[in-house]
Amino acid sequence: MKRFAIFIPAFNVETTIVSVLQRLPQDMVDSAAEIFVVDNHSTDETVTRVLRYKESQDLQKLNVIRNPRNCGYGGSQKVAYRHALNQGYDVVAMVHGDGQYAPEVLPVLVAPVLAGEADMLFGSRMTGDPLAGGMPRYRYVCNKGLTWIQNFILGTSLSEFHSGYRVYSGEALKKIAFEACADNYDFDADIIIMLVRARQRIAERTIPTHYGPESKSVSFFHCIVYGLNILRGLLKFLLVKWGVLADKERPDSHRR
Ligand SMILES: Nc1nc2c(ncn2[C@@H]2O[C@H](COP(=O)(O)OP(=O)(O)O)[C@@H](O)[C@H]2O)c(=O)[nH]1
Ligand SMILES: [Mg+2]
Repeated sequence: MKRFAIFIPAFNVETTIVSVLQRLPQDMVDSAAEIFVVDNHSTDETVTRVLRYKESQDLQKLNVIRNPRNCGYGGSQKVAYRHALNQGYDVVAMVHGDGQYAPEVLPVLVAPVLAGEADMLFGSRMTGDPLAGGMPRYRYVCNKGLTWIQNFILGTSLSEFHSGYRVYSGEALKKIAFEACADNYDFDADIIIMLVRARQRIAERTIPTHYGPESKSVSFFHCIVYGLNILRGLLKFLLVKWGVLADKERPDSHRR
């Protein structure tokens, strides 16, 4: 029997975290080996609310890992995947603590990875109706443009790369040096490049798009910076592929 865990990155999400936990389908809660929140040094009531929920539901498998300082969104993912590998989980699913991604659809995303049909799976908004779900138009355009470039350079055919709803197999995480990914939001792009280079199978399933008032949406300026960082990552990918840059991100290059 494969073991899977649900990982919730959380930073100052006291208003949404309990509802995210409540919205996890019961069969997912029952079958998960662990549900763990990585609290990124929140300054609000996030941790208290999770612990209170754990107690009220008598949910022993719900745990909180508290970062002693804010490690960035990527830094929190490193903590999570390190934990998942240490615990020997076969699959780990990331569900954001701000409620931006529907916990209800988690079974659809986890199934192909549990079944061994994919090594990593994206919940894709772009195969659905992202504009109807409130995705700002400039983000839609940036997403489309960047995805086209990413597919072209990486040789993939994904509908988007920018969703934070993701499921990883433990085996895939073991094959890449995810510790070398960025500590900030670029982590999500960096890890996909590593998975492509490690020839892992990436699949996607449609998810609903939700941009509520509680979703912290980055500004247009940040969107541009994010886009430029993605292009920089792609350039590095090409330089390594062409042998101009050394491949420092193979897992074995970190184990000396
Ligand atoms: N903004 C922010 N979010 C973090 C951090 N660490 C973990 N998170 C969580 O990561 C998820 C994604 O963050 P968010 O800012 O909403 O990014 P976006 O929705 O991908 O644009 C949320 O659930 C946050 O609570 C952090 O240092 N900063
Ligand atoms: Mg968000």
